[in-house]
Amino acid sequence: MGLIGLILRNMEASLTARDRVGIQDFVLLDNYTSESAFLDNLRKRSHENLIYTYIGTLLVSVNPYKELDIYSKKQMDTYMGVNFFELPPHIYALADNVFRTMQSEYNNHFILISGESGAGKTEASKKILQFYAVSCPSTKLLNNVRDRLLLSNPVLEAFGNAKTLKNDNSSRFGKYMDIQFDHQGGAVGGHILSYLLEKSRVVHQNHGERNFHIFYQLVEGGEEDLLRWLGLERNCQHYRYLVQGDCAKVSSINDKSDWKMVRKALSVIEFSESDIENLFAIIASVLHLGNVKFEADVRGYASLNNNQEMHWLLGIPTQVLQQGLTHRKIEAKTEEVLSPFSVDHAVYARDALAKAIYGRTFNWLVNKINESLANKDSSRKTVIGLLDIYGFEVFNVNSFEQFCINYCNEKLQQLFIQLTLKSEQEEYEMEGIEWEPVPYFNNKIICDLVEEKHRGIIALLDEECLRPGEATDLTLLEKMEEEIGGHPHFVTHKLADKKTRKTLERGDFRLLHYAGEVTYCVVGFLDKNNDLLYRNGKEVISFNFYCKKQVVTQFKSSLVGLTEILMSKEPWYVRCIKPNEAKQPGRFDDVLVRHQVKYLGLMEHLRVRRAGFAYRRKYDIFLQRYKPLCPDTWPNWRGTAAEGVQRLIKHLGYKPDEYKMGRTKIFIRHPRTLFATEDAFQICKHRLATRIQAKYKGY
Ligand code: AOV
Ligand code: MG
Repeated sequence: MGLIGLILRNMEASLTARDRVGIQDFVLLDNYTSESAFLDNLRKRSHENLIYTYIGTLLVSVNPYKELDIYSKKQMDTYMGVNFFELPPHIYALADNVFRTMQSEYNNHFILISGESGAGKTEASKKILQFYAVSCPSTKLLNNVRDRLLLSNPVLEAFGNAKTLKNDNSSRFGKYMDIQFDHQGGAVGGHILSYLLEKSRVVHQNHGERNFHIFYQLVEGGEEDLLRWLGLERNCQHYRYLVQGDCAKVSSINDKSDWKMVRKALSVIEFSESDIENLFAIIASVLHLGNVKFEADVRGYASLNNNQEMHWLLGIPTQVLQQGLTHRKIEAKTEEVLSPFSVDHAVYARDALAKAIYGRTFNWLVNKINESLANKDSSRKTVIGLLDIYGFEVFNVNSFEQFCINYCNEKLQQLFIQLTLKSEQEEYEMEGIEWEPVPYFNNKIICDLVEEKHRGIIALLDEECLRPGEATDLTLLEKMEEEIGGHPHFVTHKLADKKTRKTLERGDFRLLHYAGEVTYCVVGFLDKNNDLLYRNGKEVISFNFYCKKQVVTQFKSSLVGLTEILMSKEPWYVRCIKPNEAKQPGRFDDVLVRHQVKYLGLMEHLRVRRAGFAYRRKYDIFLQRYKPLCPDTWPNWRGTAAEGVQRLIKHLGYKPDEYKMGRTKIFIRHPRTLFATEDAFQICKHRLATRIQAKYKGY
């Protein structure tokens, strides 16, 4: 029995431990096609607080819903510069692996973090960023960049995250962040792209949900002087925009200390004092605006008498604002006419203005952060991109926002499928290795249903938005029934069979997404897609553009842009899993997890890894590391690296079906072979060291 055989036997002996803590790489699972075995392993590990497990280089992460002591500086040091499979799975191992691959191959990478709402995407992205900030080579100058990169997070979370029923810190915008590295691997800059902020939250929150964190932080944590200057009371209950969800206080959130953090972060990111003052004046204005009340005058039109709040608004002359909120400017042939609003209309115009102000402020904020993260040096950089977007979500009532969010997740799943299949196939082809393709559920059919030209849901929605006065949400529903009524992933009350019909209201449509069924209520779709701000509303905040692209179409093109950015980089994946709906530690709901394992495509991914070869290494790298294991290759091998590797593995006793020799790389079927080789190497290293010590003893 060769050395490898011996080590494999030793590995078997440690099976008892494995029984308890499960297997750290699903590729090693004997029964790898069994979903139950997959689930058992995940459950075992998560009960032992081992939240990370690999499928090859993909990281599966189960939300522990409690603080674990695994993110210390010491842990970071442990994972820095170590071979990926030598230590227990960790998000730091992935981060380190990406970093080192970038360094050695000098190319661009991205980490796609996915999973449903509350599964742990944002936390994962923060851990990765922290790892880079702490572990990359740094200088005094770079420390500055590092702090800004880190502190951009609390700022963006304050303005872009909110408590929802799924997650107390739910991202309500999509975020793609590039971290730029120089030749030496120092983090020298960054750039953030944000995607479709859920602006409607500013004026409306469902029961049990909150507005964006920043509002509560300001009211709860803002200094006395500041609140006085802004005309704010220290009482969230006083503000209409803060109380609709009836849960201003959340036990897991400390608005006061978060406020301090945000204030500090803003200064580090180099917002000037006047920028900061303006920023909070705007946030306060939105709160005041929400409290503006309208009364009907004798003719039934909206009027704005005795409104205290008006004093505190935006520094806009009261008259302009009053007129803007109660009248609409209409262009007649030769002149502009003011047409008065009803009270309902005025409320609508007020809310539209609040949303527009907040949306613009958010964009301004992202731009400012980008200015601060920008790297002025023009030498070539490599980047690692982090993608953390709102996860798939299903509520009791789902609206336009969920439609956009779930469509976005559908697109990311499509990208995952394309890239995993594509990269795998391409590599085998390039290296001249034969393999058997694995069939996937391809969600392209659902992407097409949503975005196909002319008859996709987005096209129909936009078409209806272009028929003001005639089209309504219900005509949209009818149009969808006409155009896509026969689609297997689409159903409405009218189209449904008797049993399904009972579960649908008349104004609903249901999509069978890759991640499950979602019933959308069509009410508000047209309105939200139009995102209308009346013309004089725009004048109020000096908007002077009329470029009118519907919201969802803009979103669609920004996702196309994102896909292009990602396709030009090397992909890595973190798949996050939510173990229970109650946000509780220690609970592992089998049904819920099984569902996620299924739709995240983890079983298929595993099958692809197993059908092919789990691991591959360039010949020279493999030989360089393991050459001490064979007398022929140690200390120097004079032939080609491929020949050296061949000699080496023959000596180690690799079985012929365990590996294949490609053009530039060795492909190894099971990671356990690689592990055993690695173990042998460690023993050999130890022996060498002892021998050297013994030799020099007594000198
Ligand atoms: P998400 O980003 O995936 O949801 P988060 O990353 O915000 O989810 O995680 C939700 C909550 O789970 C966090 O606020 C933590 O309380 C907890 N959590 C997640 N990961 C960890 C971890 N590694 N250790 C400890 N606690 C964790 V959304 O943004 O809603 O789709 O739009
Ligand atoms: Mg998030």
